[in-house]
Amino acid sequence: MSESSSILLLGVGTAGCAIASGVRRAFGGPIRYVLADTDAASAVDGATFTLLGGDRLSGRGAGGDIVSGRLAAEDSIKSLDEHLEGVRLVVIVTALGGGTGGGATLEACKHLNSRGIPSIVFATTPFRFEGEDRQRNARGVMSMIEDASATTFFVPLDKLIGEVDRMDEAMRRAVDTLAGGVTLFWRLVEKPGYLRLDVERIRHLASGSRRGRFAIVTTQGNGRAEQAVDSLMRSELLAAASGPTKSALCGVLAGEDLLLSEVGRIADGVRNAFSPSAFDLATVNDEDTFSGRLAVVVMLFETVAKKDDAGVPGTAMNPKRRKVKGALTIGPTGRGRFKNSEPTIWNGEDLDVPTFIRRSISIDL
Ligand SMILES: Nc1nc2c(ncn2[C@@H]2O[C@H](COP(=O)(O)OP(=O)(O)OP(=O)(O)O)[C@@H](O)[C@H]2O)c(=O)[nH]1
Ligand SMILES: [Mg+2]
Repeated sequence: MSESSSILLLGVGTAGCAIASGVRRAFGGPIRYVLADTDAASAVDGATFTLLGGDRLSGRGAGGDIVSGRLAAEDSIKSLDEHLEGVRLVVIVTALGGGTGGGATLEACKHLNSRGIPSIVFATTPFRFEGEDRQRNARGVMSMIEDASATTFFVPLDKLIGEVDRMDEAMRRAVDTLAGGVTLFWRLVEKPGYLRLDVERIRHLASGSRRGRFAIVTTQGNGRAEQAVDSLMRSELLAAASGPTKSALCGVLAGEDLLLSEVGRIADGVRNAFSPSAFDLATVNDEDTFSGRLAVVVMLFETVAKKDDAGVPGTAMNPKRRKVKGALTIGPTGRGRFKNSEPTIWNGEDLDVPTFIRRSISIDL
């Protein structure tokens, strides 16, 4: 484990821990990383493991309940502190859909914020075949995680797997693909080439953003730079921006044969396609890993306004405060006489908040 690095990888939840372990394997060198889950079975040899919600859940997982995952993290998140010495940026990998990935990631981001450490989150969203409950679980926390992180990259699992039909292979390929992407990002930071990317620069690129898009492509042979640009233009993962691109980070990883003209072509292609206000380029030359091949990582940081009402206290899931039409002046601005009592949470909703407010029902007076 590399304790001197100022960037920490944190895997949250069962699939998140599997992705983080995949990054460690693929990186092939020391990496500073921590696994955190409510399920004790996610501990692996050689990795630092934090069990979340020990007494509450007895190491058995959150059973798909986000509130439970969130409370477990609240109980235990301070145990992360002993691993944060000198850390300037945390990269969280997680999978939304269960209880821990969503619930504990949110708490981890908030805790890190309180320590002045920004987090970049890579979070998968469930396969369509997993059904509505898991999709709802994911949707319920996405904007809260965006609000609490510096930037979140949501990666729909359906878009990671290509034409695979077998379920076990789809899951494996999704983990490998995401872990592979994060590993390339890690190389850009930890094994820099002629154009360096440092952690302070990433903090700068990510700050003031909220949501990002992220893709990797690999090519080889004649015209590999043009092929890479072409694949990036067609990448579904980079399409559908929800806001203007504030900044872009482009990493080019290749062997010693990387040409200046190739780097220029890729940089121009990305700049022209996404018109970021700020652009950063980094390279890695690693003959052993990339001989003859080229890998390009593109991270786009979008400008999406933070919700005004993010962080309004009073409900376990912090449902967003919405305007109620008409002259009615009461609203969920506080818990009034209930302010010292535990909220009544059911399916992630605070039942102490009047129904018409929870459901955003307009009342014309
Ligand atoms: N790629 C991949 N995704 C998985 C795998 N298992 C689960 N997932 C995805 O991860 C999401 C969250 O599942 P888990 O990681 O098991 O859930 P958790 O965060 O541990 O939450 P709890 O188990 O409820 O505590 C699922 O909805 C799937 O989309 C896996 O083996 N591979
Ligand atoms: Mg689990």
